[in-house]
Amino acid sequence: MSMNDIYQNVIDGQAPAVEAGVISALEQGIPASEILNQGLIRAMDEVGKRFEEGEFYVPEMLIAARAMQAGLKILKPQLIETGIQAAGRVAIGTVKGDLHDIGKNLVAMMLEGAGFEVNDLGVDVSAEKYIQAARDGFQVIGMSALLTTTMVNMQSTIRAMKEAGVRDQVKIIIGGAPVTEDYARQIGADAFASDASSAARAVRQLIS
Ligand code: B1M
Repeated sequence: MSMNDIYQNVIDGQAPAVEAGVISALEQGIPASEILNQGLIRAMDEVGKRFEEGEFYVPEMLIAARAMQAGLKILKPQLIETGIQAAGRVAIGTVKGDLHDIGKNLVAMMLEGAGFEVNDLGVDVSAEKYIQAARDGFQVIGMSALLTTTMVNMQSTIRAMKEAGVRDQVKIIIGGAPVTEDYARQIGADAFASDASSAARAVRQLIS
């Protein structure tokens, strides 16, 4: 199976075929980093592009992200062994009081697909947990909110991070249906993204 097959099977959301393709590529001696960049990440870039152009919707993106993760799971031990560095470290969660996690999970998957190490903090995440993530050396903190009543917790979290003296150690990106670019600016976040693929692009920019 060729690298193009892996690429196409990720786009088509064919998880078992992606797994088989990655195993076969490793058996052929193709370096794990090449499979990651030319197969998995390149495919997720294309999926993101199709989503932005309205050709793909959330279900297609979710299925592709799962197929990518199936391949990534096989590659991970090889990547660790060969010392491939993650593109950066991101901790992401849904803010305090909010239990919606489908969008946040999608963002986390796209970030993994883009080569980041992602720590998923889950839902109903307190300011203290975000502060701890900053202390643990995560470079980017991601906050998601789906309720107008919980998006205010993004602001209080940023305030708590300032009080704890960790705000300047990290970049902060926020998103979720009721959140806007203006709101991000207003509360002092570093970036806003309206969907999962633009979130991955924004995090790349924040880190570079
Ligand atoms: Co809830 N819910 N819900 N809900 N729910 C909404 C959000 C709502 C708009 C429905 C409505 O009334 N029309 C409404 C909010 C109204 C408001 O505040 N303006 C609402 C409500 C009111 C509630 C409850 C209060 C209902 C109740 O109990 N009375 C309750 C609250 C529970 C709580 O959180 N404390 C509640 C509960 C639930 C369920 C548990 C049943 C379920 C969640 C299941 C789950 O997530 N595991 C649920 C669902 C499914 C929805 C809707 C139908 C779908 C949300 C979703 O998953 N969308 C939603 C209505 C709707 O949106 N049509 C609704 C798909 C997802 C891929 O999109 O999350 O927007 P989204 O994520 C996008 C972008 O926003 C962005 O990228 C993602 C991918 O493109 N993005 C980021 C998201 N996070 C990001 C972070 C980033 C960057 C981009 O950087 C870090």
